[in-house]
Amino acid sequence: MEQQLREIEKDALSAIDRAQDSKTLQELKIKFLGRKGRLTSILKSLGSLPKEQRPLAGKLSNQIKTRIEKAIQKRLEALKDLVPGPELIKGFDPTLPGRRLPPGHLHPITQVLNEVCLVFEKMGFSVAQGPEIELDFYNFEALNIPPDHPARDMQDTFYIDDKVLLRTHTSPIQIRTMEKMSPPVRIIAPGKVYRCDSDVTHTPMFHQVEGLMVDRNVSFSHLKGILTHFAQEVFDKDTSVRFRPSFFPFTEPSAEIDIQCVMCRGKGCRVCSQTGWLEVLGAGLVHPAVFRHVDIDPEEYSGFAFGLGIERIAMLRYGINDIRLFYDNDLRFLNQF
Ligand code: 2NM
Repeated sequence: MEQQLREIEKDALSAIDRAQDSKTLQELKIKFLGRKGRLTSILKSLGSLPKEQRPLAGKLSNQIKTRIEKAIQKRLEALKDLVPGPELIKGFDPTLPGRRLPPGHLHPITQVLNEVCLVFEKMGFSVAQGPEIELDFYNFEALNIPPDHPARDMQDTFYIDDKVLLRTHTSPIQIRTMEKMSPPVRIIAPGKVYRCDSDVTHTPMFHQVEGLMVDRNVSFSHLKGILTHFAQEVFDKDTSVRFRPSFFPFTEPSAEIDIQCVMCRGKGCRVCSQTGWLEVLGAGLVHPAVFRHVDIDPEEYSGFAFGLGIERIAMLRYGINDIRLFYDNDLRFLNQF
């Protein structure tokens, strides 16, 4: 009898220990202590024992009953602490290591934008920002772009109404900066710009970095030095740079800046249309009319400005022939950067 009682206790306590939820514990309680339970049937058979064995067996049975009840109670409490939700009850092992999320990274355009900004920041330029929804005044008029200029055409510019539009370049930032502060000014203006255009080399939104330096005696030589250094930092250290005369309404004189083709190193290939050169920047000395719009005296001050497209730099750097790949959000493409 004692042997049987010990057996029941051992079975009960180990089953209670392994129980993962209150339902199992309820079932165990019935199995051992219920009306037809294992311990109950022993208690019922006590009467058939010899008289002198009964008190001891009775006492032991009651002790075991109490111990099983206490063990169930304790296990219930423990499960309450351990198990906050139903998903954990069904054999969930909270000690297993979690599933790691693969770390993401910056978009390739953001990477190139940051890098370009850093090159200029190291040369003492500060970053300036401005609104993407702009007034016609800051986007065109203050930049000496006359009302009948083709850049103002509905075909190129997203107008919101006749005075408000999506900026087509980040130059309005430079105008706003010159309005607020007096020279010396040395800023870069990075950001999104919008033009109604879409093909393998154009997206309706793209990124620009423009730069502006205004002080007494700023000359074209300063512009050449700064932009040559920029090209050699972003591309190869020994990249050749060429300045070609050009025209912009907001600069005079104006230039377009080419670098030696990064694909063929100047020999001539499809990327550079056999010229050996790639256009990467526009620049010039700030037009006196622009200075007058922001109340800077063009007799006292001069300045240079430049602009570049980040997507174009990124395409040349990584040998990408379709700009739209940057904005398809295909991770097989983006994860290569
Ligand atoms: C370019 C090329 C040449 C430019 C001029 C100005 C401002 F506001 F100072 F007049 N900002 N940016 C500029 C000059 C931009 O982009 C191709």
